Amino acid sequence: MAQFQDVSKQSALHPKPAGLVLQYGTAGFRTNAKLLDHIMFRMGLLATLRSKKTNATIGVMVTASHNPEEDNGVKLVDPMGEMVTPTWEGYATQLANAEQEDVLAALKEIIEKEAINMSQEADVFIGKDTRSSSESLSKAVLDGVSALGGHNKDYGLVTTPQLHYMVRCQNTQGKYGEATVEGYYTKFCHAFIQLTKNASNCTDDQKHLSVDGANGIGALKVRELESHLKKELHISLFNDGSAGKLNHQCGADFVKVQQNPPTGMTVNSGERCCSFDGDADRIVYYYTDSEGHFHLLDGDKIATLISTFLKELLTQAGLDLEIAVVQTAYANGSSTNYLEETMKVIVRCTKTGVKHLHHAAQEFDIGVYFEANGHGTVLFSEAAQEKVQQLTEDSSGERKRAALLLQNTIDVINQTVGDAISDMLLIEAILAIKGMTIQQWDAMYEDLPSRQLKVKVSDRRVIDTADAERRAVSPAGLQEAIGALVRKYGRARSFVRPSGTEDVVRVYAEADTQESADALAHEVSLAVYRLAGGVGGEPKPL
Ligand code: G16
Repeated sequence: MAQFQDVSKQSALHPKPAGLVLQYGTAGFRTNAKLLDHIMFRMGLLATLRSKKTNATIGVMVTASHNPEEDNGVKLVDPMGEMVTPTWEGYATQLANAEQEDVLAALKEIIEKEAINMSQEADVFIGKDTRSSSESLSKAVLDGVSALGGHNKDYGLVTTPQLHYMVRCQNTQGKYGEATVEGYYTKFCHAFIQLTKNASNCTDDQKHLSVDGANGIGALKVRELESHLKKELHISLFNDGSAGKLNHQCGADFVKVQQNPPTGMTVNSGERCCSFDGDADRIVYYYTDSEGHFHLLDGDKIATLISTFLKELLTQAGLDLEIAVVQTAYANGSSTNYLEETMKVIVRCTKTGVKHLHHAAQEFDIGVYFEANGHGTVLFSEAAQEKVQQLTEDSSGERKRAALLLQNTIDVINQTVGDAISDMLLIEAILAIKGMTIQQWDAMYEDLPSRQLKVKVSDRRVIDTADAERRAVSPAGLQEAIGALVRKYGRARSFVRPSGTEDVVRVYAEADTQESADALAHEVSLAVYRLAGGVGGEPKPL
């Protein structure tokens, strides 16, 4: 077939370094940008096959999100804007790792297994972040798409959630919104402005928010967003990419892990601040108090604020919808306790990776899912959305007000994936409507002190976990060692897992004091180092 001749010819221009093996990880492929050209080409091929298979538009986002500037990566987006399915993640890994001479065979195997009709048209949407390598890598994706005769639309510089949104808009024939960047701002900002009409007596001070753009794509997009906000939100933007380095000592991941404000940002005492990550799919909030102490409001606090707000609206609207919060093992023990004991909502725990949380959240009328690192959104079932819509027409008085608020809340949320911009608009609207300060929000419950560390090992795959990553099942003896260490401290918990985005093992610990959390994290890191093949020297105490 002529198509396959093109693939062979083009593939030779995007050669795979012999022997290189990469896995489709937590959020796609991710490693040093220099190793990714062949991966991008092949993901262009795979996205085209996926489009033919589903008869729908598929998205390819070139980004390494929170990773350092020299890395890059790729995420595939399925028709409704969600992450690609596990089976296709498997195909992605197979195709990525086929040696140069085996690419066609690997491709044909997928076509056969999935019974793909190759005469079917294919459409692929492409986006990229601001990394210097993203330009040429996204061209490699385009080469892959055209080698199999697919059509493409290149959105250029967009946030990851913006690309997810475009894909869903396209595949719902505009029902979800218009598949343009302008359509994105129009939809979410309109809903935000409708929501803030319910906030009385909001002063200019309360409408002010400092945003750390992580020197990435989110900063560019916040600039574009501002004109659509009709002065309902005044943003001071820092780390806008004009001087600093992407994600370097700034951004949501840095702030969350270091439990410190980002550099490059003026953090005035008591003021509300937030940080995006490198592709603007995560957000965390924070402030410093009058004594200079730093207070982080992470994904757990965000989920709590949102679910409280939604629960109140459901009660006011008289709607009986089941609401659940989905978390991962990283969720602070206090948050889980508060959600279950005080708020009485259902809480589920899944493995790390929004794909897992998203899936679990789909089982409820309303599924609020957030990773502690600030990656999350809210899903409303079709039936729930219809009930809310119906109520806006059939009710009056307080019930109608609550139904309209719910309707606009649904519209301000990007239901395809976690989205820093859409989450920010939702949080700002909730705080304004409730007349709540960031300090009051923070006081909903008190986090247990925690610490996250990274350990380098020669092969992180030696660590295998179970029970939503809360237990290590290999290497032998590791879980017993962790258990013994945890028992030394009060209210303690700890787990380890191999990262799916960086070549490290992650260690999480929490306990009743910061000193205990730090000591426990260090001791568990040592256990990982000793039992799982650590490299580069034993971890030092904090
Ligand atoms: C990605 C995933 C997140 C995950 C994070 C860290 O985020 O989308 O779900 O929490 O990686 O994953 P890991 O601990 O496996 O490295 P992002 O924002 O980097 O795309």
